[in-house]
Amino acid sequence: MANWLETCQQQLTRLEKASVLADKLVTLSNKTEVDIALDLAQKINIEQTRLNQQIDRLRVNRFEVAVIGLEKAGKSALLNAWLGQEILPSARERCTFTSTEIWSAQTEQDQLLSIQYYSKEEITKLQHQRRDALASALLSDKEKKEIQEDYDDTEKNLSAIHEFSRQKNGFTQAFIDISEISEHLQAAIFKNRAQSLAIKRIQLKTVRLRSDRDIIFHDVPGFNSGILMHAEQAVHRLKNCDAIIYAKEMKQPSITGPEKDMLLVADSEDPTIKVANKIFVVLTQADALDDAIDFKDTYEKHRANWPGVPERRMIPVCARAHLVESGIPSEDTLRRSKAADDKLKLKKIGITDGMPLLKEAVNFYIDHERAEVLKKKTLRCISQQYSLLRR
Ligand SMILES: Nc1nc2c(ncn2[C@@H]2O[C@H](COP(=O)(O)OP(=O)(O)O)[C@@H](O)[C@H]2O)c(=O)[nH]1
Ligand SMILES: [Mg+2]
Repeated sequence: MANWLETCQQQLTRLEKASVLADKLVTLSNKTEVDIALDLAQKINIEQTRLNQQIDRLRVNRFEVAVIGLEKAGKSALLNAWLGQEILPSARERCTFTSTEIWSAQTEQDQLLSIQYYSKEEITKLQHQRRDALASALLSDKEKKEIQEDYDDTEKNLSAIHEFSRQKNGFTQAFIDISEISEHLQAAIFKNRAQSLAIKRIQLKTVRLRSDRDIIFHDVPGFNSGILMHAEQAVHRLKNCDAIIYAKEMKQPSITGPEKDMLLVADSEDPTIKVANKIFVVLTQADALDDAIDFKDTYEKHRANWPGVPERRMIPVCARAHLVESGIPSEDTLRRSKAADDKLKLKKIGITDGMPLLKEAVNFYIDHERAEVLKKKTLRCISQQYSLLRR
């Protein structure tokens, strides 16, 4: 199997050559407007943008992972387990849509919490979309109730929300120890209703993600929020990621409607790269299974849904047990883990907490499998260029 760094260099060179060609094509199409059909000129522009995006990503050598899954599937708990500390609120209360990004910081001094707010115009747009969603027949009563709550609370808190919108650069705070910001983060997401309704994006740079591979996680909610703007943000994330971690409650082996939609979006991004080539199916809350036989049966059911995904990328985990054993859990998590006796449960089922396996699988993907994906992408980019050229 190819090595990532080598492939990266090779493909970068090829793409850069293709990019020169693309520039020529664009110049040519601008000069000879009469001769080149409008749709062809547009196609050339689109392909050129795609090509340049690919080149930029390769140059910075970043690996972006979208973490998707239904609400309560355990996305936040999984990321906390990965980081080894309970940083993201793993929700019992419902939290409004918030898109969270976790970046790796190289030194403690680079650690930063940034919160970006919706503009006044975006808040207005969101309210319109909430009203549209309420009128639609597609949503369940529970979903409508939540949207209605967000709508009403936004109306009620409008001036406070607009105060946040006025902070054009948002809020940023440097920190050394994560405890310095956890209170602010909790308040922003749960306690201060106006603030949580105003938040568009949270970015956290932490050394807890430090590794020789530059990983960025996007906690992507919003697919089943019913709100267009949220869905658009989620789709954008999905289309632009290098890999997907799909958090799926192990006890629920069938794939629901909203999940199918998410996976279809991810599949449509690039005809050469199917979801199966870049997905990690993480079976969460594996401790909830009864025993080894139940575990094996359920695992086989999940496997049947993903024939194209290697077993190495289908990993049962118990995030809570990992956080308790190898990280810094909150008191609440510690209590729950003790009450459920996670340790004994995993032993009875005959599995580990799965987190080291997941990390290993992601690193293996970055170093090896991704090289194959990149080659295919480059080939596609280049062959598109040539087919445009021939016309
Ligand atoms: N049994 C069990 N429950 C867990 C585990 N990890 C998280 N949970 C619970 O699962 C629920 C949903 O988790 P959360 O991370 O907030 O889901 P999200 O909405 O996908 O981000 C929470 O109530 C957690 O306490 C686990 O390893 N085992
Ligand atoms: Mg969450």
